[in-house]
Amino acid sequence: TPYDYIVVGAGPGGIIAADRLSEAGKKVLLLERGGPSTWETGGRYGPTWAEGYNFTKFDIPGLFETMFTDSNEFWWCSDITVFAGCLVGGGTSVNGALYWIPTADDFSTATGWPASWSNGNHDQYVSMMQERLPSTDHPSTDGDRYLEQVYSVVGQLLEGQGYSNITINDNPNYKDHVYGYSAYDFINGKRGGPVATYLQTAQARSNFKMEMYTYASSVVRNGSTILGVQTNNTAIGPNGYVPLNPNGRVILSAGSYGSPRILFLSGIGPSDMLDIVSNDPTYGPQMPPQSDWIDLPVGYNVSDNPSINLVFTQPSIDAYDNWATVWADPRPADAAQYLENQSGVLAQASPRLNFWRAYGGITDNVVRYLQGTAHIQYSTIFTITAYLSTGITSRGRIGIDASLRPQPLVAPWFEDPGDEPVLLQGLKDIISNMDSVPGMTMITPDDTMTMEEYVNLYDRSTMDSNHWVGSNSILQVVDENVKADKLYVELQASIMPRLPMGNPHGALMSAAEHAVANILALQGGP
Ligand code: 6FA
Repeated sequence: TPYDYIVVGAGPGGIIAADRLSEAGKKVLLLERGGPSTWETGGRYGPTWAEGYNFTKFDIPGLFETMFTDSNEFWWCSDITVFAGCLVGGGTSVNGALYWIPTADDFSTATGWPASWSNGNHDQYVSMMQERLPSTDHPSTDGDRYLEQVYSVVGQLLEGQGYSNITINDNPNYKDHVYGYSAYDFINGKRGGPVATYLQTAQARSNFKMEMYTYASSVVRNGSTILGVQTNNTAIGPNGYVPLNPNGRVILSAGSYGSPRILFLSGIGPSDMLDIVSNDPTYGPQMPPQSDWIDLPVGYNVSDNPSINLVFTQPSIDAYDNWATVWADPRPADAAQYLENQSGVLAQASPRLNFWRAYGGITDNVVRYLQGTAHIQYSTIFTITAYLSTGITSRGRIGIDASLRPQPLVAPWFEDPGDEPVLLQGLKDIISNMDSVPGMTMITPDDTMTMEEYVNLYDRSTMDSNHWVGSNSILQVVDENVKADKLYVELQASIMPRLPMGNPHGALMSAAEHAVANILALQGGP
């Protein structure tokens, strides 16, 4: 049966689109290449200690670090060379769930957004998101905070550098010399995010349908008219083809890597990428004729926060066995407490404290922000991850290889020479008064190495923060209504022209609210 809207990808962008479109009465199909995640979605992969309690790995916040240490890693997209979640919820089912209410500057014209998204025009969409999905900096259901030592130690360090302590999401526009408790979109001590909220309301509607394990390869078009979506699922249409109603639309929300590939296979993008597809024995013949190829800068203008870890010890820190035992053999009292009422250590992911500081004038006139996350990570005592965020000038490129696997063609970290000195200065500042915190010692880098040497030698490929944005940037690939060349609409991280101030999924979800409102308001739709 034909649909008004086919949404490709059940990550945060796709889920919000599908919910709002179905709320407006449209007939909506949401396609997801992966399977279920949380218990509510049908997922059943959980630790044995939680058997009988209806919690999966994806539900229990304290299992976040085990995403990276499990031998059965079915949740990652196997064909993408960076971490990306391929299951219901996309990245939001496997991420640390750090959730930041966007700043006014996150949607400013100065940073590449259209005027219709700036100067307060975006505020209502932030409110809509917060209404559906509030943030919390004390996710345990008893309201208490657990494993507080990292917060005390790093808080003391930052106070000595003139930082103020605030409730971060109550003051989204304060991002210079501030720190506070890490904020999340966990709900009732469990993973919340778009899956526990927007997807639930969508699924209650008869005009909404989700198909899992369905891989969309391309949009099928006749010149500039989109007819439907080609998938690998022959159960949902002849040869896996799903048609649109006349005037129907496709929304690509397959992620910063997944959406460019779909576009390339549909004959949309830079010619070097389309040439690769046309040489493929399977997908080449399915492409539109070359006269219908559409040249758009898909995959360019990509950014991700460069991040560098500093590892410390301090005698008061309970490193919680670096989360090594939480999957198979957690501390019995903590497991019992979690199962009882979703409270305690396991009701929160590993981050404990976040901070921001602005830097200007180090090598150029650009103001760049440093974000820090203090956490206990697997295999470390405690870590401060320092990221460069708003103001980054480096850009990379996403594309595909000859096997059509998406990957970074140009890595975006320190591509522009202006970024590295700022992150280096930020790292030096973080440890500048370490002597004032009793017992605090830095073990990586240790005292045989200067910070310059450490940054110089830091493996560039491990600077990935999994915060990819920009591969289908607004005003470059899509217009202000997130539409490209009258063809398709898009909403997800890839439309963001540059990184927001914090970990991106908060800004990405308010962007999705804004984008889907624009799509519904567009003339000529179904
Ligand atoms: N962002 C935050 O804000 N806070 C965090 O703490 C945070 N941590 C992480 C993190 O720890 C990891 C390991 C990762 C990978 C990401 C993190 N992020 C964090 C980033 C955040 O999750 C992403 O920015 C966000 O999820 C991006 O949302 P999008 O909607 O743009 O894209 P997704 O990749 O989430 O979803 C795409 C969906 O499309 C997936 O479900 C995928 O399976 C599906 N898909 C892809 N190709 C498809 C195809 N061809 N056919 C059908 N479905 C497809």
